[in-house]
Amino acid sequence: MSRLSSQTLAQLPADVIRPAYDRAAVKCGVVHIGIGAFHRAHQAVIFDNALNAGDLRWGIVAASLRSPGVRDQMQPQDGLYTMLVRDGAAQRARVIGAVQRIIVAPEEPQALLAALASPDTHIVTLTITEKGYKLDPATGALIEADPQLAADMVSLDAPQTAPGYLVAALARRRAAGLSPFTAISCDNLPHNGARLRGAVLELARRHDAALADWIAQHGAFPETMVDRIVPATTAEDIAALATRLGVEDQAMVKTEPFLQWVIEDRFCGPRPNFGAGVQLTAAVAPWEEAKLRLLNGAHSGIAYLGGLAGIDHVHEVLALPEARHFVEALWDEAERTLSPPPELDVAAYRRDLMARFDNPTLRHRTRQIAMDGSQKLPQRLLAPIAARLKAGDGIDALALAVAAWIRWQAGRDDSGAPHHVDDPLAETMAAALADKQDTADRVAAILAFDAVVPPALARDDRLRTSLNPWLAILETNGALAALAAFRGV
Ligand code: CS2
Repeated sequence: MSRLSSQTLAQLPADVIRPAYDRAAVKCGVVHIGIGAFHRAHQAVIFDNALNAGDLRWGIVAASLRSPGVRDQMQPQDGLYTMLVRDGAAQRARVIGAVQRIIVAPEEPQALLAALASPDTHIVTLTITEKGYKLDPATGALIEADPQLAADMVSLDAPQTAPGYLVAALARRRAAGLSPFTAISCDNLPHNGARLRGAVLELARRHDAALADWIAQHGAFPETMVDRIVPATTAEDIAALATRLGVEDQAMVKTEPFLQWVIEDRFCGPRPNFGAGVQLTAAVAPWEEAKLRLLNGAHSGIAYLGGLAGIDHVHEVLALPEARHFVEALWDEAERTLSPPPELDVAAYRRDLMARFDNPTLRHRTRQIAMDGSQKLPQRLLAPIAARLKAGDGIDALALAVAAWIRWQAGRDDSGAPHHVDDPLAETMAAALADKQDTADRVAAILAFDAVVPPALARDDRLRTSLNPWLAILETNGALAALAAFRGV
């Protein structure tokens, strides 16, 4: 079967939406770092909308900082891919044409630097996952011991990290008399703009204090809240789409109808006239906090409890009444810690969120969400726990979710089946747990990770006394029993 490409675009079924603009006339105003499925189903769609609206400045040069996988999928397709929007039985296919070029940074570091330093480039977006910022998840301080970051501290000739690329490219722009680009973090980090700015300025300062001052004065790092559920594509998804399209698309992404991008209105250069799904605002933090603590907090709880119970997908976990009860209770706890923006109707948001999680055709894997827990828990579960303890409120549901994460570190589910703990701290956490004989010691060992758990919180006895009994139930009777016990509380 032939592949999706510029040549085969014309032979797709008539109901497939395709680029309405001349791709050859597009300029690349955007460089994206971290071209995974999330970028292709979120920011790339927004820039494709701008191109469709006739503003041809917003094509994308996309880079991968690690493997050539996505480049090898997309390049034979001229950068084209299908976004399949699934809502129950309904499906809508749209071919996105915004990505013009894909660079694998370790193979072509100079090409990425040239794209970032190009006068056409106005915006740099990043989806490099929480760990890509090289910052301590709890404190936001640069992890100086990280070998790639350490290399970028010495030389930026061929950078290894995202902050390294930004600093090296900003230095070139300054030398060429260009203005900086607007750098937009699209990862689920708290205060993602401030964190990215902090990493860039700190690294720049190590090389050239005047450069750091220039970036601080002229650059822009807007805060953002990004939201769209994008499960990893499977071989079955690709096969089913090939049957529908009549051509094969190895770079397809599948997603839900919902899309939201709240961006702080702080740009240092041109930006498109953002359309549907994008809100520009002065204050992103209340949006971001609500999303991280409600959507992502529940996601992590569902992922660890469901994963331990051997349940593969989010909607299957929520088919259990006990799991729904737990999620609602977790939301009750988290909601009290929020200062939601006036436009956000939290009750409606929660209802919509449950419906999004219930979407049966998305098939979002619990394993996918369980990845990188050490990087995710601080903002999703530990921050609302700290806020509730400060207010003297209980933390039963939040503590069950954290206990399930601790249990997940053991690398076995409730049936004894092994799983890979995919997390930068997996090995050190496993080592810390290895010789601990009882539950309370295991809780203490994990709370001692101060890159994850702020020390003041780790010292709070109310946290230990909430975690210990849940971990004991999880270890002895499993996640389903814990959920049943929770419902009985
Ligand atoms: C998920 C997120 O994998 C995860 O950790 O919680 O990717 C989630 O699907 C998105 O943030 C939704 O916007």
